[in-house]
Amino acid sequence: MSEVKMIAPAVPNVPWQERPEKMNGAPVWRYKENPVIGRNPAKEVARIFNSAVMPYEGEFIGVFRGEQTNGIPYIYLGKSKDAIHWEFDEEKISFEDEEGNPFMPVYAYDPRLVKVEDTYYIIWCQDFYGASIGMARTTDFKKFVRLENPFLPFNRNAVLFPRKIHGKFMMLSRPSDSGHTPFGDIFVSESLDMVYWGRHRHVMGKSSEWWESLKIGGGAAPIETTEGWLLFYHGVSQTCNGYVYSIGGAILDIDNPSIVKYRCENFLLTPEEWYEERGFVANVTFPCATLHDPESGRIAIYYGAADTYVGLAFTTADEIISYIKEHSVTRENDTEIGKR
Ligand code: BMA
Repeated sequence: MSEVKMIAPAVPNVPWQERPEKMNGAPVWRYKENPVIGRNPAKEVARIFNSAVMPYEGEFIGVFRGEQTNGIPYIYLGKSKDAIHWEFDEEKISFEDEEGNPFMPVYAYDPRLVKVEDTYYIIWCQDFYGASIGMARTTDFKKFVRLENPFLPFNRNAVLFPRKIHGKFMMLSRPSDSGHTPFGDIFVSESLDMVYWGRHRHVMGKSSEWWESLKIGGGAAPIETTEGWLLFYHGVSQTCNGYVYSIGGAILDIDNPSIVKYRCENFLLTPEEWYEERGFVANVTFPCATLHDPESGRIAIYYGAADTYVGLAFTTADEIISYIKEHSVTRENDTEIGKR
């Protein structure tokens, strides 16, 4: 039984391995059999990475970034009994518009999957005359209806909160440019209807710590806890050999998530294993989802590794929240309301 309570549906079958005896740094440990998804995982799909999963009807379902053999990314549906062994649909998800006409994006990558009330939302990055955010809803994972694009280009890494706050949908995003964006802060926007988004607020920016000194971006959907919204995000540093993507952690105010209550100065996970350091793009750990069980306090983090694989890492609500609080460093532009 954990001390910090996560406020979320029970997931007693969350994948799990016990913490190794010897550990340095943050209390986040990798699944020993990583990566959970290897190369050429489905027909005409060369790599699956940066993908999001969730519990569904006692088992698990997910939306996966499938890099096709022709190099164009789309979203594929996958199902699993244990959240480790996945079976993927052969065809990419077929989106339609509100009238039921086919409405496919030009490309789609880095999907997040979030349930708000009775609807599942998929949020991804796509072309809207430049990289921007695409969204769709489903209630049965058979029919996927695209919604209006929430933001103007350029924007990436949109992450919806799993419940409304003061009656409004809330979404993190990371305004960017048309390339590999050498800057970027996390903002939050709100909407009454998932069509019109506004009241944008700054949440947090890069820090002086090496691992997030270039830019940051939202990761997994925030987890509601008795301490605030637990956010796993990515932080990027620039080296003479390219970008390095690590996983960071912060806790946002429960009523007003533009306020950062705690922010861990240390990375929680950084590329160290072969499948994180070696692949299509070296040195990337990119969180897109968690599975978590409030009863046991267990959290399983799903992350893309080296733009090639999917990795799984574990922590508990108690351990990670204590660690973030113990190593918290916040600056004025974290703790302020974020309005100028
Ligand atoms: C970012 C995104 C991610 C990718 C990362 C590293 O800009 O495109 O999908 O994992 O770069 O290549």
